[in-house]
Amino acid sequence: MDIDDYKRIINNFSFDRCKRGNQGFNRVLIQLFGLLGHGKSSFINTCKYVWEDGEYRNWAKAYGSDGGLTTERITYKLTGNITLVDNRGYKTLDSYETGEIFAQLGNLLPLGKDVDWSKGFALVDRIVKAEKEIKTSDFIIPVFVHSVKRIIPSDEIDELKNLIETAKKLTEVYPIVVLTHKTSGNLTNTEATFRNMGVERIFSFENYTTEDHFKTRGRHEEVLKFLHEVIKDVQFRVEQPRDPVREMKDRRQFVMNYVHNREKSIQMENIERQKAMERALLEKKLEQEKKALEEKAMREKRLWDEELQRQREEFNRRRAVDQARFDAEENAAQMPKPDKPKKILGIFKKKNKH
Ligand SMILES: Nc1nc2c(ncn2[C@@H]2O[C@H](COP(=O)(O)OP(=O)(O)OP(=O)(O)O)[C@@H](O)[C@H]2O)c(=O)[nH]1
Ligand SMILES: [Mg+2]
Repeated sequence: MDIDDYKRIINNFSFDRCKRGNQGFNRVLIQLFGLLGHGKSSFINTCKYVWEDGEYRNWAKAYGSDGGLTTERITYKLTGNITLVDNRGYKTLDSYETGEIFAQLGNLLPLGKDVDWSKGFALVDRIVKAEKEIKTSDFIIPVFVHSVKRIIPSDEIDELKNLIETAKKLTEVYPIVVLTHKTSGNLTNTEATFRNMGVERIFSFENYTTEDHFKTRGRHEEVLKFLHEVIKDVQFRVEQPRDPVREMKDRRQFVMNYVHNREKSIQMENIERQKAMERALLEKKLEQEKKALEEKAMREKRLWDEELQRQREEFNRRRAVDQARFDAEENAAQMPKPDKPKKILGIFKKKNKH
């Protein structure tokens, strides 16, 4: 198949021409999701550039290397039946953000409005409010955009796999993976990581950008192959009887349950965290009390030892004094006694006779 064949098939696609008729669908919504700055808006620019085959323009406002620019869900019409949606990128796989990602992916939030990372049940309120604005006639194709520049840390693989699996359950379509910056990292390893997660369809691109939009057949062809794959997938899916209204309700229920479970587990985590904090405080208090008791015991022992030492010294001092006195008396006793003064004694005796 050459470029023109792909173009013809993509251009001719219409739900009305599907085997079972449109069944209530009237456009394919290619929903891009992924981390901030991984090239979602640039991929839209690339698709528009290839499809319109005119001058390059920064239609989707791709900017900066850190991302964080796209904050609204904006639609970019490609053909009469295919529209791309630039969803807000997320910083982490944090559970608050994943609730929002699924609400965007499930097409439960209004298009063309700012996306906000709601906490608590605020997301449910927004989904309920948006109910009347959302059309059920969009057929969602989820596309996960990832830059090859970012090596996926091994501890994130399960989380990412879970995200892709949940996106599949929600949309009933296995997400297609689009790898960007394909020449700026290890493409083979990144592809293998996604394949190991069970992803079957992976496309890799060097996006056309404001700096580099030199047209190459390779890039053009890859984009058309991607769009052709989307069409084939849609055609395959609508071969079965479908009910877009019920599907939208199911998606809404799915996200509501997700938010409910997320809130429940966050509350449980908070309770556990609180308990752990109280346990730690109690342990610290007990430790402090134990330390204070030990210090008191040591202080008392020191005082007791000092007193004992003092008494011992006093005893030794007294013993030394007694010994000295005893020795002095001993010495005195051993000294020779002086002779009796006999004469004086005789006079004394005479006097007493009278
Ligand atoms: N060389 C190269 N640059 C790219 C590619 N894809 C995106 N860029 C650049 O990377 C930067 C971010 O790309 P964006 O398309 O704005 O990324 P984003 O995913 O839309 O970002 P947020 O809207 O913030 O989530 C821009 O400067 C792009 O020019 C690519 O495949 N190759
Ligand atoms: Mg963007």
